[in-house]
Amino acid sequence: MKIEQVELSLLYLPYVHPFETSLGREEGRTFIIVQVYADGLCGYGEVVASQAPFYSYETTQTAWYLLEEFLIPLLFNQKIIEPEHFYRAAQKFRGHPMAKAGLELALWDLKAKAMGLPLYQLYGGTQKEITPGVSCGIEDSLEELLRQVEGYVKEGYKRVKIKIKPGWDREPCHLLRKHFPDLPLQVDANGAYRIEDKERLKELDEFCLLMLEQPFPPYDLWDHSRLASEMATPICLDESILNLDSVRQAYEMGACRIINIKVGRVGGICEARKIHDYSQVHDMPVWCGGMLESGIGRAHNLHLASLPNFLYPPDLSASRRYYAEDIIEPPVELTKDGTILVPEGPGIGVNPVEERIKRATLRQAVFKASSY
Ligand code: OSB
Ligand code: MG
Repeated sequence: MKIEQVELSLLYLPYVHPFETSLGREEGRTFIIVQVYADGLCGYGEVVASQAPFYSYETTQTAWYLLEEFLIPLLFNQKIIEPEHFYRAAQKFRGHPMAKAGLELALWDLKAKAMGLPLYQLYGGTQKEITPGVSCGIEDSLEELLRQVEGYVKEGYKRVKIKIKPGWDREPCHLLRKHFPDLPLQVDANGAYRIEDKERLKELDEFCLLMLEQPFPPYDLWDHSRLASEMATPICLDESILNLDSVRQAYEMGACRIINIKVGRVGGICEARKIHDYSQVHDMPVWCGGMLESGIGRAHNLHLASLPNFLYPPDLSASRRYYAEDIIEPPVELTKDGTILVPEGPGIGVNPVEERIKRATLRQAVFKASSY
């Protein structure tokens, strides 16, 4: 098997509802789809970097540049086809995990398709039915937030996460607890607080939250460990977790009790599995975060979330929660029990619709061995 061609497509899809976090508000998502062709098969990956560097320093443009100049040439110059081999070769380039992950995911999909197996079987996934959660943005009013959450609960979501920031934290938690006393509820600050806010954050303990996600900025393991030692609500880290080393350091420092794994943030499936395995041995549950992915990225997340130490519900909702028309068929839907089934077909196990991808494409490029 030899890679014949790699294709990059920059897509824009509007959200069904604007998504606001402490980092800002977005009306839609710009992202890159990676396609790797070999032996009549096509592996699909998604680069989750956004148009602007809010969540991480990477953007769709920096990722495109890394892929074109450094990462795709690895495949052609070193005749790489195995995802693990690509993971090791790409480590010589510092940073840019989302760019690396997008290409590694496409190689995993290709490998699984060549073997005729669903991805979760290659990974050693054991959970075939996932109970997902829904992530709710900051809304213009508490009434609007309540309306949104009521809608999601009615659709069958069994866990809700809300975004918080200074000035939008106690009140939304209080309101949701009043209306849904038993709903598994968690909050995510995307690093909006500072250690000076410690006492105010500790007040969130009264709402019996599943976890408090990333209260402080990404670099700040130390202040997370100070807060964690004084708070009953478990701290979960998202942006601070860059690789296995940061998980080990967070664990040793007591900076968190729960890990959010996003395959893009940690630079691919190989690193994500190392984090999963370390966390399992150290009794630290993990769960799969989301980046409002298209159906392609979300299918990849589903297979990863099938691994046994993914013990909390993922941020992984049905297609219609994000986009009026997803780029896969069939769309992801909740079962009547509020679950999502991990696809059983080869590879990601969902079918990308080429014509919808083309319609959403802003820019496209094809790379072959002769391009380099
Ligand atoms: O912090 O988890 C986050 C989306 C964009 C950037 C950061 C985050 C999120 C989400 C989306 O919460 C969750 C989802 O994909 O459903
Ligand atoms: Mg988060």
